[in-house]
Amino acid sequence: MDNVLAFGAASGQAGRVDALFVMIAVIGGFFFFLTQGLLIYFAVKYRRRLPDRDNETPAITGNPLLEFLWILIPSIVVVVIFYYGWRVYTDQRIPAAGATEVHVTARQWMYEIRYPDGRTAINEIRVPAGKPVKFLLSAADVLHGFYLPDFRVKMDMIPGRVTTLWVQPDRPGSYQIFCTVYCGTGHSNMLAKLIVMSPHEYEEWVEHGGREGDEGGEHEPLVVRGERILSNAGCLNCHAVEGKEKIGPNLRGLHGSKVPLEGGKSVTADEEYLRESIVDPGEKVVKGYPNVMPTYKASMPPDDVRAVVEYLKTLK
Ligand code: HEC
Ligand SMILES: [Cu+2]
Repeated sequence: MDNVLAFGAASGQAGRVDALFVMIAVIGGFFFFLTQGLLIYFAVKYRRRLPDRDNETPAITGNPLLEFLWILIPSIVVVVIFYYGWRVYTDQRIPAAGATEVHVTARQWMYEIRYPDGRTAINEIRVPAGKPVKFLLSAADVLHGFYLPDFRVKMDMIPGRVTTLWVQPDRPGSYQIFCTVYCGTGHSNMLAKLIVMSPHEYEEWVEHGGREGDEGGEHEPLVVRGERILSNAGCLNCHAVEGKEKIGPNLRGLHGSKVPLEGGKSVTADEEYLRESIVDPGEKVVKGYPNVMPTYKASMPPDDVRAVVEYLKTLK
């Protein structure tokens, strides 16, 4: 299925959903071609011909065997579809015993992750491979969605209510999470990742307080966190930190420098200027550059902005 669908099946469960889908599509396709084919065939074979004398319609009054079969066969087919669909559905809804629990709260426009042992993260869920995971979903403001296309599961995130979803990730990898409910202007930025680690790597990560390497977590140094946010927030699509300049100014060496602005003034790039450049980029536009940078006011909480600014200060 990997090449047919944009997201390959990442679990046995997802494979069963695909199989069910293919089964229904094949049955539907079979009957579509059967009925439409017969329609065309009969229309041609029994079309009105001149002279019309030999062409009288026979008076058919009924055929009990045929009627019996066309009730029986479709009934069996839909019962099979129902049974198979019900099996897959219940399997998808009832979490396997011993599932690891992860709490996820959506707000405009991000996912806040809370693990049972108190670790927290933003937009990044880490779990070990080969173990079932149960997500307890809620929302802080408006309706949001939690969609894991690789696992073929999706659930609404509703303010004031906890909904659940579970998956059994088979292999390590990074899987996309989408918000599927239009939740405001930052909706399309509401992206997160489910990172499935090998059990061994996961153990190590937890032992290091969930902040090993480039990972999130509560005690991550600001600079490390800032670098991570910078690379996750799309800044590097427009800004280089080394090498060739992109759409926006190169960010290395910016802190403390004198920046010429559109309109003739100039400004010293202190922390406040850096902060303002992120949350209100149109306020002071750098001379010679287009005013195209999006505002991060809504999508980046002040803490994250602070971390990014701290990181920018290290780019000497
Ligand atoms: C769509 C492209 C784009 C994206 C995405 C973008 N920027 Fe910008 N940025 C620009 C452009 C163009 C400018 C120069 C014009 C201006 O000042 O608005 C700029 C200016 C800046 C400046 C001021 C630079 C200077 O030389 O004074 C900073 C700091 C900055 N961006 C940081 C960021 C950060 C941090 C992110 C990610 C959170 C980001 N930008 C995302 C295009 C972008
Ligand atoms: Cu949302």
